[in-house]
Formats: sequence, structure tokens, C-alpha cells
Amino acid sequence: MAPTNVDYSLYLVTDSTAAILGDRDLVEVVQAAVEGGVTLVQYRDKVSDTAVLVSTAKRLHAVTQKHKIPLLINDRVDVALAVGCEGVHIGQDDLDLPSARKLLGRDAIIGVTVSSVEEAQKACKDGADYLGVGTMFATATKRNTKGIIGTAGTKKILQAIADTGRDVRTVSIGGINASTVQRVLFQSSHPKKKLDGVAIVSAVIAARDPKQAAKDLLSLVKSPPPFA
Ligand code: TZP
Ligand code: MG
Repeated sequence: MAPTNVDYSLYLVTDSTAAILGDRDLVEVVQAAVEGGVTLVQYRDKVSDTAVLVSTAKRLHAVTQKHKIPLLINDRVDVALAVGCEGVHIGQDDLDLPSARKLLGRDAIIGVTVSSVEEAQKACKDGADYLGVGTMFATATKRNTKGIIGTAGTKKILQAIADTGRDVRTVSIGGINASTVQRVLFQSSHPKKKLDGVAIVSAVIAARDPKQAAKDLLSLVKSPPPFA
């Protein structure tokens, strides 16, 4: 079984494009964000070749291991295996979940992107540990998303997950920042199933001070919304 005590509150997803990272070193930015309180990291890099993916993932893993938080790799089960990190995040077009589970084993954390009730039901049935539910709001970080589902669509998906009776964690992703995070958590929540956290790219990675940005976001996630 993948560890059940994973804290999904503030899930940092990385981006290596110049538009978001600029000319800064990704590992230094992630280290600052982790010091600010990020609880989980996904190395998502659509631009680097395999050798760079493996070497960067190893450097990131040294950082996350020091802070005792998991590192997951986007898309690439082979890179996760090479690095020996805690798991992967796969989309609907990547290696299927049962195959990823076969390769990584029961102890790995495997997350899946879902945009609809049907995708969520299937991922629950296939044994996902968590679901990245989205896209919440339109975002420049990922333009080819399948659809903007907003808080209403997210709530429907949360209800469907609750109805499966499976203990699957959930994070919302897409356009979430300090101004929207409490609304996302509050308005998406279903009486039987709340979001476990939020996944964020640009509001941390592109921030002038990633450590402070993570700190501010974590305190917003941990404090009840003012309109609750
Ligand atoms: N999947 C759906 S939206 C998204 C991903 C990877 C990007 C979210 O980036 P940001 O900058 O937090 O809006
Ligand atoms: Mg993918």
C-alpha cells in the first residue's frame, strides 16, 4: 500500500519553461518552496531530455528526502524507477495506471489527472492513490487542457469519488493562487468529500520569493475560508 499519511495540502508542481522559471535554477526554486512549507513535489518537465530529467530528479529527490516529503515524476515511470523516488503522476494519455502499478509496486504513490466523473470513477477502480482534479480555472501554464470544470464540476467529481466508497485523496489544479485558494477549497467541497489540497505551479515557481509564496499559500490552505 502506498503510504496513507501523505499530506496533500500544498502540492508543488514544477515547470521548467522560461516563461515561468526564467533563468533561475529549478532545484534552488523548489528548495526555497519546500522550506516555505510545500508538502509534496511533482517534477513536471515537458522540455528536457531524458538525461536531464534523471539528473534533475535526483537533485530534487535529495531536497525532498531532506525534508521528508514525497517526490513524484510527471508522465515518466522510467524516470521514477531510475531515481527511486516515491511515485508518479500520470495523465489520461500516459502509461495506464495498472501498468504503472505493476512497474512501481504497491508502495508507490500514483496519481492521475481527471476532468470528468467517468475518468474519476475509472481511476478509483484502478487503484489511484490520489486524483488531480481539473482544470479548475483557465491557466497560461497549461493551454491544452480538456476543459475548465470550475468549482461546480469539481464538486460533482468529489461526489462521484465519495460514492465509489474508495479512500482516494484529491487535489484541485489549474489557476490556483493566493486570491483563489480559499474559494476553491470552500466552494468545491461536497458534504461527503472535501479536497485534500491544491496543486500549484506558477503561483509558487514564478513567484519572486517562492519560500514566502509557499508559506502564504500554506497558511491560507490551513485556515478556514473567511466565508465558511
Ligand atoms: N494540469 C491542469 S492545469 C495545470 C496542469 C499541470 C497547470 C496549472 O498551473 P498553474 O500555474 O498553477 O495554473
Ligand atoms: Mg502526462
